[in-house]
Amino acid sequence: VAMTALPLLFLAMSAASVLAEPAVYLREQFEDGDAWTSRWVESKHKSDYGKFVLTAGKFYGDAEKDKGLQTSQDARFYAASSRFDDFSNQGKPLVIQFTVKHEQEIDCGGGYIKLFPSDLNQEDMNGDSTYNIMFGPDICGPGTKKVHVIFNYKGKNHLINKDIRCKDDEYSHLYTLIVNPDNSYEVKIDNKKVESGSLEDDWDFLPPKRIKDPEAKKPEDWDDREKIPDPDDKKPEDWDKLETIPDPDAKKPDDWDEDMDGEWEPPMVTNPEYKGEWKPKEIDNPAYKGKWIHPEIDNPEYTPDADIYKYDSFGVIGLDLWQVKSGTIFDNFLITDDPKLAEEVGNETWGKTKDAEKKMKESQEEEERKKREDEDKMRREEAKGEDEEEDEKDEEDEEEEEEEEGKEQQLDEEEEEEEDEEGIDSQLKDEL
Ligand SMILES: *[C@@H]1O[C@H](CO)[C@@H](O)[C@H](O)[C@H]1NC(C)=O
Ligand SMILES: [Ca+2]
Repeated sequence: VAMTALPLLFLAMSAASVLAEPAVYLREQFEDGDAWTSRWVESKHKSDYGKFVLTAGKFYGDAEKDKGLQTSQDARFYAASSRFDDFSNQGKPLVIQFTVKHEQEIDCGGGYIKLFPSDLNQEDMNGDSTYNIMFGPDICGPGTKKVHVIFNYKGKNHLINKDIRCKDDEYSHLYTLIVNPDNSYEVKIDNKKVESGSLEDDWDFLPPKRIKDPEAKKPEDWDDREKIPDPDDKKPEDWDKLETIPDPDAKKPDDWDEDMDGEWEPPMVTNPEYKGEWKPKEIDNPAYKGKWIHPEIDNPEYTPDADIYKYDSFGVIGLDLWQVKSGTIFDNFLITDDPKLAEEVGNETWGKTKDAEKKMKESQEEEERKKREDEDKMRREEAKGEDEEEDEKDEEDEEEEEEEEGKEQQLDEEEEEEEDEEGIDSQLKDEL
């Protein structure tokens, strides 16, 4: 059994479950002050990685429990990792769970974790380090808001074929990935299933089972025209009419001078009797053989793999990501073989503090709103006092105008920022 950061809690959990003992490979909740620094290793691959700091952030449900690792510097790469006892998920479910809180109103940045085999050199962890699984939210501008589920299969990283949307608000959210030994998987957000299915169907690990028979060809004489023009249909004698005719209602103007203006011609108008190009009517093709369907064969390249889910070694969890606007807090890391335990732990951590967190943020917003109102009022009263003689209405109009201009400027700046972000390539692209 793995050593954990919170042996007591772990024991309590184990005692509570009557059936098989769940294995907890990692449980990290950052509830012991600075001690986390002895469990997390910062990579030295680059010299300018951003610093993680321990904090519950600007608003929280519990000042102590909600402490987690926060990215603290804008526009930085982050690379820190924590080791646990080496294990394989062979024959057992694998559950990875953690909370992410983008309290900074994130514009562009990763919120995912990577699970590495135990041979990872933590001091050198970087974007090219081989990992087994990458999981969690990734946001960049309005275009990218997804939950990544990437598996390394036989040396190659494979992204999920489905689109799983991540949360983009400022609150804490619980992300859970379950990988089962029957090669099924489930993704949960806030303890609710958002996606599930089979590894083989939802990733391109294996070539397709069946392919179109390369030998098969549509026979030359295969008639796949469902309808044909009726060979017995004939164009009516009186069908052909001119498309335009001289306007019968037009009259030569009285002042028309043949010598000066030339011979008068009425303007052309559409002929109401014109019927267009004649086409024979369509009838059912008596020789129709149906649509030709390309026959399929078993793909000789396909070999089933009952162990897609399996990894021989997990040993390190890492945060290896890029953030434009920092402030994301990671907390409540859990790696176990028991989905039920993960759900319970999720309930006891994220589930217990989420409502209070929301309330605190809302009351902060309310306070700020009041403060702004009071300041506005004070400013208006001061202005009144100074300019008793002047026309008050003009003054107010001016102030409003200034305020509008200020807002517009702010908007412009925000737009510029967004444009900047689009230029920044996600670190991911290099890795894939
Ligand atoms: C977690 O909480 C939800 C919502 O209160 C509840 O429905 C669920 O049964 C809980 N799960 C566990 C394992 O306690
Ligand atoms: Ca915590």
